[in-house]
Amino acid sequence: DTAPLTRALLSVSDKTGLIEFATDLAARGVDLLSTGGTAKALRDAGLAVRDVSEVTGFPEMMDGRVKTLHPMIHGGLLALRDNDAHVAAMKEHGIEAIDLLVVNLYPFEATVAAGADYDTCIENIDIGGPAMIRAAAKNHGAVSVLTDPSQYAGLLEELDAHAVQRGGGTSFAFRQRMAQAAYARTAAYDAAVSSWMAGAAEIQTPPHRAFAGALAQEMRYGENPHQKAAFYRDGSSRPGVATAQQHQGKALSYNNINDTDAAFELVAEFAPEDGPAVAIIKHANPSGVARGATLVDAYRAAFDCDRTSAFGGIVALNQRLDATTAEEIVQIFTEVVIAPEADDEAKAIFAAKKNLRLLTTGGLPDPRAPMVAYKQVAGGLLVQDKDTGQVDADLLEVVTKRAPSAQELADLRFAWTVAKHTKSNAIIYAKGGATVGIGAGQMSRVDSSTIAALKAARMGTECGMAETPAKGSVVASDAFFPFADGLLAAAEAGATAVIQPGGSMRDADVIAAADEAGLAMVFTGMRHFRH
Ligand code: 93A
Repeated sequence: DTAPLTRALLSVSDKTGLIEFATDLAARGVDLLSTGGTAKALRDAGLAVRDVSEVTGFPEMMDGRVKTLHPMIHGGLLALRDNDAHVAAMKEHGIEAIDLLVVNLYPFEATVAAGADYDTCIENIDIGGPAMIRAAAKNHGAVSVLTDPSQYAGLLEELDAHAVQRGGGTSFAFRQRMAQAAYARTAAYDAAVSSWMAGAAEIQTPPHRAFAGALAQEMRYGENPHQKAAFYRDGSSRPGVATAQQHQGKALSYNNINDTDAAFELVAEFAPEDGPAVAIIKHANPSGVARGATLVDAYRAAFDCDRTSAFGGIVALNQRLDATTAEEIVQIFTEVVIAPEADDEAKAIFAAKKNLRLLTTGGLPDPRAPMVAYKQVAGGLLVQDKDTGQVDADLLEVVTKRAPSAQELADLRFAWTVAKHTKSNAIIYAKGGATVGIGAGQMSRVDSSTIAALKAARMGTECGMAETPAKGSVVASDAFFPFADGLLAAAEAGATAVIQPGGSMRDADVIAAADEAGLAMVFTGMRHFRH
């Protein structure tokens, strides 16, 4: 899959590193083509270069708006080298193959940032550059495309590594990597143009419509009634709230979508073949999560964890919704139910509840599948991998004298998974495959522990139990216990086993306290902050 490199087209606004790079290419015998300003810079440095206008037979015209937009250029970028008809067309029209495209675009973003006037910004919208970049990237089977000076060194290394012929060659993997970066660049460029136009007074596009994605739904309002909002799809086919089919009820609100996503991503951690699981979500945090022998058992156990909070919640199921479970769900007001599928009888039961929305997704998302997560901050965007971290049983390290029993271990792993989907600081009590107390989103881990224990005690009251279900439970903490106090509070509340990342400076103290209290404790070596 090594492609030769004999001809390059260079057309760059940012001329950083250009001369050194082009000199190196020329020394390897690569023919250079170039546009006006770039060609001049190369010639001034003593390099031999042909003008694009000579190749197209047209002068650069209309203030440079039309210089490379020509079949002699685009044919050279797009022709399939191993397609007889393409090769014949090249021959017939005298089109020369271009193996390397080096383009960086008119500095639109910098022009806007500098506060330039409208017409100047418009003139800095590059058309020919993105057209060539997209053409070369499409044809990455043969063509390398560089869109940033930082990529020059990598191309030269690639040529060194594949010095098979004049100019050397490039591997498919390299060209594909460059093509991916190229499309990211043109997408970001168009997004910048769109955002700028949205802010232009003449248009007055509402800010919530300024995002350059596929608009799925405009909402009546956002997180609060005074905020406008819209929902965009990113084209992913991941089963979830964005791709689900809605069977009944009014349109989802902003908060519904956010909470439904949290609910479904959580319940998808439990593979259907391992049995039914149900998550109930309020304000993006679980009010209860449970597994069960049947789906309705799981629902009841999840509901029982916090009956008060479950009211008006979002229910996510990891299995096909059946009539028995549907019948149980409609006993209280629920906003949204999301499941891979639903039986017709279940749908009929829901049909009587106008305000209940039923979504089916056709399947569960793979919790290990990589995804990118974005978070906006003023003036920027934080981007990270979605938290797909999983701690398999064999990676758990028992740090106490007592090892957890099989039942404790199962509950520890269950509680750990729930903690991953609970806002930090997260403390989860679980027993028999169900949460019994959840402390979420507190600024202090001890407060989360206290709240989790309090909620467990309240669950005992709500469900008419003789004692708190925290007795004989296990506890998970999304990040390490910095001191023994949080752990001792859990033991006090009745927990017999603990799962936490470990890694505190005072781990030795915490382990000693656990041993003292007769607790079994395992370290995951991985934390699950969620903010
Ligand atoms: O005005 S354009 O959109 N029309 C074109 O046909 C075209 N071809 C290349 N801008 C075009 N370019 C851009 O010119 C390149 O993307 C590059 O940023 C710039 C290089 O121009 P010069 O070589 O004259 O400095």
